[in-house]
Amino acid sequence: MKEMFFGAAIASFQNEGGMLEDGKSLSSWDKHTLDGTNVSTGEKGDKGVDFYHRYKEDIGYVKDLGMNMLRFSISWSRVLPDGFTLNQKGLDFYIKVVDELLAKGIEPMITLYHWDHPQFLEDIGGWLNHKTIESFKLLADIIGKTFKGKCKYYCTLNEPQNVSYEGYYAGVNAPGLKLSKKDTLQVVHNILLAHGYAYRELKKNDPNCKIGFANCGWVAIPNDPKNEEEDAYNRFFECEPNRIGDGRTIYQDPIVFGDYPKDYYEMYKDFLPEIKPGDMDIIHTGLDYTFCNIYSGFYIRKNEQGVREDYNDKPGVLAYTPGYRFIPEVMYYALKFFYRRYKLPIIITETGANDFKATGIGNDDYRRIYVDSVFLNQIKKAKDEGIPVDGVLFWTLIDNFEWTHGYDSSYGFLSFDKEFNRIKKKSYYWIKEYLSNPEQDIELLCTKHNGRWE
Ligand code: BGP
Repeated sequence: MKEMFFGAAIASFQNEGGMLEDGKSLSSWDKHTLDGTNVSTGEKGDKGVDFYHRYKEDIGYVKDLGMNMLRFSISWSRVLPDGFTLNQKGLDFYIKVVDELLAKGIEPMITLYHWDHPQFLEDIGGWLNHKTIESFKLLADIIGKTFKGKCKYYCTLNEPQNVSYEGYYAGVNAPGLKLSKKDTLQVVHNILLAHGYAYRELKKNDPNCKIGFANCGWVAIPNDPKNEEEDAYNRFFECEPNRIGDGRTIYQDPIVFGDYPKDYYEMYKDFLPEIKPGDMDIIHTGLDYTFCNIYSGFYIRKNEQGVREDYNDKPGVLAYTPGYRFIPEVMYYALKFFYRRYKLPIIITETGANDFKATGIGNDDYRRIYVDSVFLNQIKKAKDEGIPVDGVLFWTLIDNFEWTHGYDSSYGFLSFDKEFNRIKKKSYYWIKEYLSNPEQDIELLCTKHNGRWE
């Protein structure tokens, strides 16, 4: 586990606050959560967790934890409030963040788009309008120029599935639309074009930078590893018949291989988007890394008729929070499957566990258990088999505004009080001690503390 990036990931909308400060305009997510109606807790998302004012303190925690990478995202509406005019004050904020990280010896990873685009662009059609693609290209150029020589790792898109499917088809995430299947696949296609242009802009400014996009999805794992791994692999990379815009291959295949997968054309044949000549050349950039966000999953088994099926109710599998199953093997199989298909080095750009504050602030033993299981048993197993895993970034440093769940979710090593003062949880001390020597024997570390970190 030596010489890896061990870090945390955060996101502009969820962390920053400063919604209209220093020239920032409203983003699609600001608008979506402004009156609380789209949030299960009824809360508003305008304050994040005040990272805009507390970035130095938060970066101090990253350092104190012994982490060597922070992945954060750019608020597009802070840098280009109307989509096309640079707001220098907005850009300055990210210059300060990067300088602070570098001064502390922490590698920045910049995500260009973690779901929040300027509402100004959404008002003219969002990802259905080519102006949004042009604006993203400009954003990539500005960020590439500004951070050339300072930042080496870029993530163009975070989980585009949660924009296309959840945002434009299911209407849950911003912008809360329920488009037709055809239009949703056009959104997918246009987001891929945006990636293609952004990749070129970043490489133009710094040919040596490393670029990926954060792929995601529930992980299919074999119920019987001896006989069902192939089935799980196929399921892992299958297009989704009903969740239009979801799925892994519809994003990563065009980027890496230059075309949508075969089952895309079969499954979606009645509502394919407009694919112009030359589009695939723009999208087909190749990638330097597979970036992946790994959380939970389900089993694959053959039923009595020998037919493959998803299997969610395996006895003994703990559902650690509503909807999330605690299956450490999801990490190993995701890494294995991604590497087998795309043959790229991997950085896990997010993994983590949410307790919905169920165990009380600070008392988050299960997060430690999650962390040590995914860390040691699974990432190590994958690495021992020769899968090049170069880093793991935890979601997340500090509890934050968890999209449509508001402040109800709790993914952080730190929490906060009503004034946004930070509070360390047990898992903070645990991860800090572990990172002081990632080679140490995890069992001994646990025994030493008898499972307790105060
Ligand atoms: C990922 C997002 C993160 C964060 C995390 C928590 O999908 O990239 O921004 O929200 O998931 O997941 P969830 O809110 O689905 O529990």
